[in-house]
Amino acid sequence: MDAYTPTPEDKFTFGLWTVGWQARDPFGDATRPPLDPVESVHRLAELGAYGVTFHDDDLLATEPDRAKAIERFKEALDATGMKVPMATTNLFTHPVFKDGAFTSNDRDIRRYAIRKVMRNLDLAAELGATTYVCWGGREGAESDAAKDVRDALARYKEAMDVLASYVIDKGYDIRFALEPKPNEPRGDILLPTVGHALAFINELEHPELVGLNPEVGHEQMSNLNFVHAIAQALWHGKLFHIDLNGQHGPKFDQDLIFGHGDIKSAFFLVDLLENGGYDGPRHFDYKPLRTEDIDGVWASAAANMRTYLILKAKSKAYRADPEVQEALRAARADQLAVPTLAPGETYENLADDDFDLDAAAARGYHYTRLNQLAIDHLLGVR
Ligand code: GLT
Ligand code: MN
Ligand code: MN
Repeated sequence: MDAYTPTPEDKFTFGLWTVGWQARDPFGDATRPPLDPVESVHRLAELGAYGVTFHDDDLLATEPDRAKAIERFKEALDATGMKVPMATTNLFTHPVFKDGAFTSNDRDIRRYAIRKVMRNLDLAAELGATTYVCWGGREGAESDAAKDVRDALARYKEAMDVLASYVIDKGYDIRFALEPKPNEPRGDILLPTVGHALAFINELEHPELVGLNPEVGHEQMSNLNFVHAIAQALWHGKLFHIDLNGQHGPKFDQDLIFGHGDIKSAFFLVDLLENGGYDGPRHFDYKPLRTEDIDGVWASAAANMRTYLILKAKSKAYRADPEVQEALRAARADQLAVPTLAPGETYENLADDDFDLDAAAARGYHYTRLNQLAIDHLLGVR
């Protein structure tokens, strides 16, 4: 027990599919046996987590009878006090979804997919989940000949509109969170980035019920800046949930432990989450390395939370450091919050500015100093 030992107040949550991943990959078989969700709930509770999240099918990992599986899961939640803030649907494993779920060219499959979500929405509401994630991993194509993307987006919108009307009619306190990803498993996935998803939400019948569940690695797979993506999602009021993990730049989706990819980006991400007005769960969506045995799985779960808490402490120290504060002022970072036009001013007031072009162009911003201060804090020399 040290300062980086999590408690439920930290609101750390884990997908059952993360610790439960059997480590099957495109080239090799599972290296671990299936994990009973009941065991996962108990172990994660012991480690200090706040809750778990699940796909409909995750509950059936070791108990094929749905009613019994739900019963046992609820008992585990009661026994541990673990919460279920989010749930989601598996619309990607079964071969029926090989051409997508909401956007499959096959209309019958699209109808089945919406039904599958509705059924798990009922369970999500019963368990008290307030966020419902939609990751459309199979919504996409390998060939531009496969489908008219405009039609596919219309069907995607139709599915989200139907689901929103279902939630409203049932009176559920649930909002949807779209999870962007550029590719994998499809060659190209629809709504590939946070930006694409934000634009899509504007076209929906109930945009207020739909936000985002961005994942660290998914933006980084596109070589995009995840901290910027989260800042923009927050700015739009659309950060409904988040998937924390690690990734080493543009390559296959690594789903590493949080911070085990780009640690500096993870530092600024925690700094933003802790100070940017996000109060949802800190949800880990990672895969324990295929090389781990079951002890390694629990060590990896603990590592996600520990890394987050270390970065949180580092962020606090960074912000409190007088030299950092001075460097921020020198960089004029505080001035960015000041509106460019004063109250009552119009474009006409810009005409009589007494502006020294050469002096302004010559001023440096000293961001290097700030960046090095962040690194000094991160590496523990300050
Ligand atoms: C799948 C995917 C994740 C999503 C999950 C939610 S499913 O594990 O790789 O990124 O968040 O459906
Ligand atoms: Mn991922
Ligand atoms: Mn995810």
